[in-house]
Amino acid sequence: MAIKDLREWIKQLEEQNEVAIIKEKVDWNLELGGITQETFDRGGPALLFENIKGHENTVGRKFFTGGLASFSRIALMLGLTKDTPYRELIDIWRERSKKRIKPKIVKTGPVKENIIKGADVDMFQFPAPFWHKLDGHRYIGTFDGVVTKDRDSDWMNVGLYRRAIHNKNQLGITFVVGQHAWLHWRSYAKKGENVPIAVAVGWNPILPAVACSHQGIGTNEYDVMGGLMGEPVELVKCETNDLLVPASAEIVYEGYLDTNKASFMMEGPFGEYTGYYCSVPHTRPVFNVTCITHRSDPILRGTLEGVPINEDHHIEAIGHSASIRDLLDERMKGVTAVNVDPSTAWSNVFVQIDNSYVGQVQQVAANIWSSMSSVMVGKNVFVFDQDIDIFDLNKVMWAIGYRLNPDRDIVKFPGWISPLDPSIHPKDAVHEAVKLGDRLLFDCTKPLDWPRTDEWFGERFAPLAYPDDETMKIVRENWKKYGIKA
Ligand SMILES: Cc1cc2nc3c(=O)[nH]c(=O)nc-3n(C[C@H](O)[C@H](O)[C@H](O)COP(=O)(O)O)c2cc1C
Ligand SMILES: [Mn+2]
Repeated sequence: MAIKDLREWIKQLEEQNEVAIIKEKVDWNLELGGITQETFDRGGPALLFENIKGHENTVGRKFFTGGLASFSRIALMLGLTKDTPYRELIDIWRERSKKRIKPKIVKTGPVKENIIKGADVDMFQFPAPFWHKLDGHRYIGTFDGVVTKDRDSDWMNVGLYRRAIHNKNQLGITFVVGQHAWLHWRSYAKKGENVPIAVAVGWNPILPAVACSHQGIGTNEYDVMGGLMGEPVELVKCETNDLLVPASAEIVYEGYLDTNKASFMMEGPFGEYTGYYCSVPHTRPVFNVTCITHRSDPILRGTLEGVPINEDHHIEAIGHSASIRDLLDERMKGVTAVNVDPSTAWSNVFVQIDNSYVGQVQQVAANIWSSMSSVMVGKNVFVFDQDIDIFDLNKVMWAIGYRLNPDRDIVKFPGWISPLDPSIHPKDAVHEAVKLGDRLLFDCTKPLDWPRTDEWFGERFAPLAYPDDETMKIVRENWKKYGIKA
């Protein structure tokens, strides 16, 4: 049985000693962000804040974060044992997310327990954190699902795009050029119409996990969530538009984006996933909130972005590794593993191949860089032979150290890179949301076309200095006899 809502998920985490319930009074202003960073840095538990300063008597009193900030908790979300390794999580994610299950539409659900409309809408009723000192706003939306629909087709999308609180009923929203909500935005903007929008907060953690993963254009993320859960997502219709949201979410807020640029408001700065303040504050679209529905005593869900490795880096590493692997398998032969490593917030991608033809390495990079995902993922592509475990950073660094000849093996390719990349100065950006920069391919494979040589015992590449197989077989067979405890 899939996790039915956020409360059940928190209960499961409690049973597994994976959540701290904080009764001490905590300030939403910086302190909550500091505590979250410390638990991420210490590899600590998820956090449920139950006593937030100034929110003792508001509609929303509680805040939950960090549920997916470790691979063991991501394994629990997928119904697996806590020790399931990262690389297996990627394979399981790939397999299940392809078995799509259409959602089930139901008449009502717990999220409709309370309905607030019109002038009663007040987003300050929820304990949105002011995460980092240089942030421009309290951010109410950092780990949930933003629902939009294409104006001219049935394509409904669930993505994750941050939201700042401007005032009681207006939020700032930011989507990078090319995001699916941006495509939907354009379909309405061309006609001068408002964009219907809804946000679902706090449900099965698969909601933010899939919302922040890259699915193809036209894919409804609810089908993917169904696949990953093994059962359909139960959805209810919004009160003020036709968008669909999980029936047992904690909070849903609905409304519209005004596509008229004169309505935009200044948004930012915001501490970003790259680990820097990089996007400049700018006028951005405004989300006018017309209705809130929520469960009684609702729990707000969010996460702290910033210096890796935080919660977003853990979960997106899985989604991105899965989607880049699928993309490469579709387009070429011989890829044996992909690790969009969380340590560099997806800038560096490690690919392992069965290096069997000259040009294969270049195809890996060309295929990744031709995809829409590469705006944020895979600025640098590293390709390795099969004897390098790309999930072991020590082996990765060893291969970079000794299989790479810069003149021959590093290739520079110009193109569109993340607007949040601080290696390009804002003065050199094409526009506040678009940057052109260089990408790099690091060919860390042994050259296939080198001549065999006597100096290398008749091999094309220097043989490994590691005890030979026969010796190691004997040693391992006799290991217990030596009395060495290891
Ligand atoms: C915590 C978090 C915050 C994010 N904030 C934004 C954001 O503000 N704008 C944006 O365009 N993408 C943001 N992303 C990345 C998108 O969620 C991701 O690219 C996703 O694929 C978007 O959905 P789509 O592919 O359906 O457009 C964020 C991801 C995470 C995990
Ligand atoms: Mn999408």
